[in-house]
Amino acid sequence: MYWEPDKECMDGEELEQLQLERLQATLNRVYAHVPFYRKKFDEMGISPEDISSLSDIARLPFTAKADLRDNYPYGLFAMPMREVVRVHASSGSTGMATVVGYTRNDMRHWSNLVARVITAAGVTKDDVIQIAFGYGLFTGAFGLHQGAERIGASVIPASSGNTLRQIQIMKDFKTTALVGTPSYAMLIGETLREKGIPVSALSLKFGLFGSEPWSEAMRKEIESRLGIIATDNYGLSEVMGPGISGECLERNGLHFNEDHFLVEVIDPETLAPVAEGEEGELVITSLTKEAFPMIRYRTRDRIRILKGDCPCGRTGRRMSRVLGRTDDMVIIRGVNVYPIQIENVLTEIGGGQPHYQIVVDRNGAMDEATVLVGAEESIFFDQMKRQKDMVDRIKARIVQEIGVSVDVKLVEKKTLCRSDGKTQSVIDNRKL
Ligand code: DLL
Repeated sequence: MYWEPDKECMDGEELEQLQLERLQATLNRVYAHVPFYRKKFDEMGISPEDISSLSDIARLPFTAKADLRDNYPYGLFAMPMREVVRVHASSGSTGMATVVGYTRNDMRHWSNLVARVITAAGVTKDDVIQIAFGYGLFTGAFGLHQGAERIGASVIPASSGNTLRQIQIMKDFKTTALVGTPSYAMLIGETLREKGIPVSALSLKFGLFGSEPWSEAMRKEIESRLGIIATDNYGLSEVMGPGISGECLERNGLHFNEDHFLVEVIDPETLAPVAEGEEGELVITSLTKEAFPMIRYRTRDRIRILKGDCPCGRTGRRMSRVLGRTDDMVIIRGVNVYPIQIENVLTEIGGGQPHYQIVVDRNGAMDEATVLVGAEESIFFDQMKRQKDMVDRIKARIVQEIGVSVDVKLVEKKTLCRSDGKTQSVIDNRKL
């Protein structure tokens, strides 16, 4: 089943021609309207007309998350605000948030691309889709919501959290498709088991999961706990949100929506393209976005392009699951967290260079993070009250900063050092 068969099954040459035309239009747009890109292109002595083939893309500069932050909030917008109909932002509060915008056309494309992903995952207008992502600045809930409405399904904007209520809604409203993070699906499955609710009490058939890493083992577990077919879908707010790629029911890789995104895979050290099929960092250029075009955005996600055709008939390239990151970002309970955010909080509270380590575990389906803060030995001889006050202050500021609560423990500085004297900022013990 396809949503836009003429696009999803486009012949290779035709696709390349379309990509090139759209790339040229995008480059003209950013050169004319975004001073940041114009300056970068000028510095490199490139003008949009120099890009006459898709391989010329390698001559263009990369864009990184820091560029978005430096231009906070609207500096990279290519359209005036009167043309912008929606604004979203990535997680992270002060200084870390990156803001993205959409015109009416962008919204139309976005819902169509998510509609493709949803359709490929087996869902139709006859389904009742429960969106268990948090609504808000995050692109996940609204993105999937709009796509689901676009195909004409019945959408339940349940939002995230409150698992028992979530299950009650599923039962009463006869939800057939669940949308959320894979770890939340695990938690729902666990809760069903704990409460002795059989899956036969639900009407679930499909689950569309994304926004954080997961594994084949987790897929099997979710499928058996919830009695569904589970598919993976991928996206990131800087480039659009969900709708960049998604699995079809063959479940052998995530089909890119290549008529809207030009994808490259590079070696994160040398920045040169890796050989087809090798693991590397995904780099994406948007081809149709008006409000917030992105040129060669370094996603920091490690993937592989999969070889061979998919029996489903879609012709675009497919990516593997996300295999890891090329930076130190971790996703805790669906929220993207950068160690620097924790470091900033600790500096603000303690002054000086903090020593810390973030330890992430998974307890059942729940992520649990503990920040170990290296303290001077003197504090351990101090009153308990002073230690507790310190811990409470750090906890409160961290939740404010990253939007996720963590445990905080004071430890002696030396316990955080490896033998080379350095501290590893993140220890991720989760077995996905
Ligand atoms: O998570 C967009 C999204 C929402 C995708 C809902 C799919 C479903 P951000 O909050 O900006 O956007 O986080 C983007 O999350 O760079 C990846 O590291 C990670 N990520 C997203 N999808 C997957 C996935 C949304 N399917 C960051 N598997 C990305 C693994 C994923 N990691």
